[in-house]
Amino acid sequence: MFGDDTSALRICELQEININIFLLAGVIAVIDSLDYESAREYFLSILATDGGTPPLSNTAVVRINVTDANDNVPVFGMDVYHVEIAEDVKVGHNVLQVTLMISIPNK
Ligand SMILES: [Ca+2]
Ligand SMILES: [Ca+2]
Repeated sequence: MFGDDTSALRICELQEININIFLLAGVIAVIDSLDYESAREYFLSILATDGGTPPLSNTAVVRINVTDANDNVPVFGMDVYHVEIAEDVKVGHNVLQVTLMISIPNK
Protein backbone atom coordinates (compact mmCIF):
# COMPACT_ATOMS: atom_id res chain seq x y z
CA MET A 1 0.00 0.00 0.00
CA PHE A 2 1.32 3.42 -0.91
CA GLY A 3 0.21 6.13 1.53
CA ASP A 4 -3.29 7.06 2.61
CA ASP A 5 -6.70 6.83 0.98
CA THR A 6 -5.90 9.07 -1.99
CA SER A 7 -2.40 7.84 -2.56
CA ALA A 8 -0.71 8.50 -5.86
CA LEU A 9 2.18 6.69 -7.42
CA ARG A 10 4.09 8.03 -10.34
CA ILE A 11 7.39 7.72 -12.11
CA CYS A 12 9.65 10.63 -11.30
CA GLU A 13 12.68 9.58 -13.30
CA LEU A 14 13.52 7.23 -16.16
CA GLN A 15 17.16 6.71 -16.99
CA GLU A 16 16.63 4.90 -20.26
CA ILE A 17 15.52 6.73 -23.39
CA ASN A 18 13.73 3.71 -24.80
CA ILE A 19 10.86 3.55 -22.36
CA ASN A 20 9.11 0.21 -22.45
CA ILE A 21 7.52 0.29 -19.07
CA PHE A 22 4.68 2.24 -17.58
CA LEU A 23 3.57 2.55 -14.02
CA LEU A 24 -0.07 2.67 -13.02
CA ALA A 25 -1.53 1.93 -9.60
CA GLY A 26 1.74 0.38 -8.49
CA VAL A 27 2.03 -2.04 -11.41
CA ILE A 28 4.99 -1.96 -13.75
CA ALA A 29 4.11 -3.54 -17.07
CA VAL A 30 5.72 -3.98 -20.46
CA ILE A 31 3.97 -1.87 -23.09
CA ASP A 32 6.36 -2.33 -26.01
CA SER A 33 8.69 -5.02 -27.30
CA LEU A 34 11.83 -5.56 -25.29
CA ASP A 35 15.11 -6.20 -27.06
CA TYR A 36 18.01 -7.62 -25.08
CA GLU A 37 20.42 -6.62 -27.85
CA SER A 38 19.36 -2.96 -27.56
CA ALA A 39 18.64 -2.50 -23.85
CA ARG A 40 19.64 -5.05 -21.24
CA GLU A 41 18.53 -3.20 -18.16
CA TYR A 42 16.21 -0.46 -17.00
CA PHE A 43 16.42 1.66 -13.90
CA LEU A 44 13.27 3.28 -12.59
CA SER A 45 13.17 5.73 -9.75
CA ILE A 46 9.62 5.75 -8.42
CA LEU A 47 7.95 8.17 -6.06
CA ALA A 48 4.90 7.41 -3.95
CA THR A 49 3.00 10.36 -2.51
CA ASP A 50 -0.05 10.18 -0.26
CA GLY A 51 -2.96 12.58 -0.07
CA GLY A 52 -2.28 13.73 3.47
CA THR A 53 -1.59 17.27 4.71
CA PRO A 54 1.21 17.75 4.32
CA PRO A 55 1.67 14.99 1.74
CA LEU A 56 4.19 12.35 2.67
CA SER A 57 6.30 10.64 0.06
CA ASN A 58 8.93 8.01 -0.37
CA THR A 59 11.08 6.75 -3.21
CA ALA A 60 12.35 3.39 -4.38
CA VAL A 61 14.58 2.28 -7.20
CA VAL A 62 13.58 -0.57 -9.48
CA ARG A 63 16.25 -2.30 -11.52
CA ILE A 64 14.94 -4.55 -14.28
CA ASN A 65 17.29 -6.92 -16.10
CA VAL A 66 16.16 -8.20 -19.49
CA THR A 67 17.29 -11.76 -20.14
CA ASP A 68 18.33 -12.95 -23.55
CA ALA A 69 16.03 -14.98 -25.79
CA ASN A 70 17.21 -16.83 -28.87
CA ASP A 71 15.38 -14.50 -31.25
CA ASN A 72 17.93 -13.95 -34.01
CA VAL A 73 18.59 -16.48 -36.75
CA PRO A 74 22.21 -17.06 -37.76
CA VAL A 75 23.24 -14.75 -40.62
CA PHE A 76 25.87 -15.72 -43.19
CA GLY A 77 28.21 -13.14 -44.67
CA MET A 78 26.93 -14.07 -48.15
CA ASP A 79 23.80 -15.79 -49.45
CA VAL A 80 25.70 -17.80 -52.08
CA TYR A 81 29.29 -18.97 -51.97
CA HIS A 82 31.09 -20.04 -55.17
CA VAL A 83 34.39 -21.86 -55.05
CA GLU A 84 36.59 -23.30 -57.76
CA ILE A 85 39.01 -25.97 -56.68
CA ALA A 86 41.43 -28.13 -58.62
CA GLU A 87 40.73 -31.82 -58.55
CA ASP A 88 44.26 -32.66 -57.52
CA VAL A 89 44.38 -30.65 -54.29
CA LYS A 90 45.72 -32.43 -51.25
CA VAL A 91 43.37 -33.99 -48.75
CA GLY A 92 42.84 -31.53 -45.95
CA HIS A 93 43.07 -28.51 -48.23
CA ASN A 94 40.83 -25.71 -46.98
CA VAL A 95 38.04 -25.06 -49.45
CA LEU A 96 36.29 -22.05 -47.96
CA GLN A 97 35.88 -20.07 -44.79
CA VAL A 98 32.41 -18.69 -44.20
CA THR A 99 31.56 -15.85 -41.86
CA LEU A 100 28.55 -16.14 -39.64
CA MET A 101 26.78 -13.82 -37.23
CA ILE A 102 25.04 -15.68 -34.45
CA SER A 103 23.22 -14.68 -31.31
CA ILE A 104 24.68 -16.43 -28.29
CA PRO A 105 22.10 -16.98 -25.56
CA ASN A 106 23.16 -15.46 -22.26
CA LYS A 107 22.50 -18.49 -20.04
CA1 LIG B 1 16.33 -9.24 -29.56
CA1 LIG C 1 18.48 -12.32 -28.20
